[in-house]
Amino acid sequence: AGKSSTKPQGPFQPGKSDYQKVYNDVAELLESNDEYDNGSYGPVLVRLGWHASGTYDKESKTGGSNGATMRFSPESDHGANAGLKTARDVLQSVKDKHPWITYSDLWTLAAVSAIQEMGGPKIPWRPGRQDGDVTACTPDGRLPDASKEQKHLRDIFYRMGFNDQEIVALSGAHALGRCHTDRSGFDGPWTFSPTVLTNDFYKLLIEEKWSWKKWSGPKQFEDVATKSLMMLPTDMALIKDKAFKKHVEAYAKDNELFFKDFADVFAKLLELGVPFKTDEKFVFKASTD
Ligand code: HIF
Repeated sequence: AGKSSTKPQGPFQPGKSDYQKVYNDVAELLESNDEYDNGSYGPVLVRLGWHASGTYDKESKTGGSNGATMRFSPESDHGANAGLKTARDVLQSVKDKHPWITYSDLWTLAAVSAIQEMGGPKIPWRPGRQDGDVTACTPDGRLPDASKEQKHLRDIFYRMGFNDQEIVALSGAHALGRCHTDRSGFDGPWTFSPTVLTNDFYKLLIEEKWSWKKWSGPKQFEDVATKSLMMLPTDMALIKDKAFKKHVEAYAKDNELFFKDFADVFAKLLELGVPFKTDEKFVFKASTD
């Protein structure tokens, strides 16, 4: 009797509550280091989830978040990924605590946790990504080049399978975080509240006057009024291009519309190219719910 009756156990099958625990542990470490940037790892975790996913090519069906190949050189050394080691390292403590989760599920779930904890909408998420090896690394050049404009944006995001409205809806994520001279070479935040997701990116783009920043760094815009905010050439392209601009105007007027469309498009981004076995998506509780 007793111990000898223990049934043989299969591999651990995580369920929604296990993923919620991972979500909560990510939420807890977001503001664990006052010294880091604006006091939150949230923005850099959103960037990690996006750069892991945004390598997708719908024609060859390569790239995307499945695989977590940014763990390996050469992908970790691609210029576009500069600074993301910080994000990967921060998440290692969560991986150590929940070793059953794949890196590829962890990185995308961390982006969901960061967005929700920074006041953003609920991003439905499902597990199922498998980690790959170095042979699945994508070639350099799949992520956008911020010094370019609308043609480049369409080339890059159409390749992933997005349309104009989706490109603009995604772009509101630049309300979060900042550029770092030692990462991209650009400098500064897009909004006055870089750790809260709102439609401020669109409002500022339309309402402020912007001019070229006079400096020796890469070409970027600064707001004329305070010279403390920035826009990339790719951001400014969203109001130079009529087809993009009408969506910028719609999101600037209506935060609810932005949140709804952003949730849809960010969820789609995190799922590009992933061979899921389940249709069931989880909506995680935020710490403020
Ligand atoms: Fe970014 N992005 N992004 N980006 N991005 C930077 C930082 C962040 C582009 C360029 C840059 C998206 C699209 C594009 C975030 C999230 C998203 C930086 C600065 C550059 C240069 C990096 C650094 O120096 O630290 C370009 C050209 C894009 C195509 C439009 C997405 C829509 C907006 C897909 C997206 O979600 C976040 C968050 C950051 C802030 C990171 C930080 O460390 O604070």
